[in-house]
Amino acid sequence: MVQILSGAASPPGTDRPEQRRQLVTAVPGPRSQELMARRTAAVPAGVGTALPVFVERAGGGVLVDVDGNTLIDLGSGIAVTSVGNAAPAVVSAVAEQAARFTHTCFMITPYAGYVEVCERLNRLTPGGFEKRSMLVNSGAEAVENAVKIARAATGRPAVVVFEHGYHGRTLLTMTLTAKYRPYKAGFGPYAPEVYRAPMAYPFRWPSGPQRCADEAYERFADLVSTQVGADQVACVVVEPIQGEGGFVVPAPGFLRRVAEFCAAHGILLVADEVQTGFGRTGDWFASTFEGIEPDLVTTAKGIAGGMPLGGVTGRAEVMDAVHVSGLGGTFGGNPVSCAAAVAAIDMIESEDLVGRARRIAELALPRLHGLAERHPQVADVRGRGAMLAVELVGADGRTPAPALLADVLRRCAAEGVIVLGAGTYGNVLRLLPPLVIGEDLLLDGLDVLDAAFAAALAGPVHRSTGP
Ligand code: PLZ
Repeated sequence: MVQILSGAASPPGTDRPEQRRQLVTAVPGPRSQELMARRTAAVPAGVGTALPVFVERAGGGVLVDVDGNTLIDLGSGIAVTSVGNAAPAVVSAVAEQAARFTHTCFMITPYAGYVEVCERLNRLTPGGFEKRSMLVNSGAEAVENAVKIARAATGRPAVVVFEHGYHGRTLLTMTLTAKYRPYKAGFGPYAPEVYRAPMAYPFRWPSGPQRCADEAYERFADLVSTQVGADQVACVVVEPIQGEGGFVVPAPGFLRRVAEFCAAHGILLVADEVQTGFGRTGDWFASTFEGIEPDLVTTAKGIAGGMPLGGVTGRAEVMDAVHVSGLGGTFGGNPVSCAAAVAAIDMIESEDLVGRARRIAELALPRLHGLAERHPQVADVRGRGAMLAVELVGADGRTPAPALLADVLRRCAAEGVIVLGAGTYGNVLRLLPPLVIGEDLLLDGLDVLDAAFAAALAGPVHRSTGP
């Protein structure tokens, strides 16, 4: 049964679950299994489930499942609940706004919350220039609109993206996404005028990480100049740290050179900060670490404490290039989501959650490096702030080890810790804890991770992974 919060006697959020891992059944428990059977009969398998544990409530850094187990959340619903799940300030803002009005459609009769969120986006995103923002419902919709705006502003058709990139599941953003399975298989034909350059992926760059930035830049510039035509390119779309592709931090200097190339050729640079945004990486936006000021920035995920919202923010002259009523959508910038966003952004500021992201790195990075020292299968440790990952390989130090990842994730879940996978080769373990997570909770989660690796690698299976 879903618990219903009732009236002023029990203000929303005050029944936050105890911030402690506690298992009372196997994971998944019997009630989750029952619900899973209903789900299988009612929902197509095309909508995946990473962990068949049904959630009843959540708060801070834990999820409580329908069997009464309390699990540590090191995934934040894929980098969404940065301010904590059901953050009391967000819950109150949502309840208050929902009681006043739930919808008008901003394109019909506007409201202040939408404008407020746009003002904040204009202020917080990188770049000292005058900006405008528009709001949408999701990350994919943000990227989709950024491309429409870039095309309208430049009058050019082409879009350049990168290997290992992820930008969404709609027809255009699926085309921008690199990975074939599961995202693209069977869903073609894809959108036209999308070109893909190599990413400066230090760990997997053929001639080694030292040469990665220069060589990847040369490949990019060559592709654009000789195959696409620089004067045909509306925009380059790039994640300043690649998310689904495996938390690939571009080799230092690569994105700055890409940005310079774009500026020199009238190409707009779109930073897809859907996953990296809102403090996640230890700055408000990850573009800052790369020393780039994108012309357009896309946001979603962590913007609104779990409510669906996305944004496109950009140079005023670029955003204003679109004709009146060329942009929009029925639900875009829903007032309840906007109220949640204002509360979440206030909280990121007042509780210095950007600093908390850096603190999470201080606590977690040494533990991940420790894993790498103990286990040669943990071959690369990377990321920034509370966006950290390890890449798992076989005995040759290179061949991806997706079976090892699956084993470790399964062992963590069985012990009540939710950790996510990622990567083009399905061999990257990523940590995306809520920025508010308690230090004890985080350390307990990391202990479980250590033990999961030790157990997985104690058996004969993964010791012999690789050719
Ligand atoms: N851009 C950089 O990370 C969403 C995808 C989950 P939506 N990443 C999680 C899945 O398997 O569908 C994402 C992203 C970046 C765009 C998106 C798309 O955001 O809100 O999922 O549409």
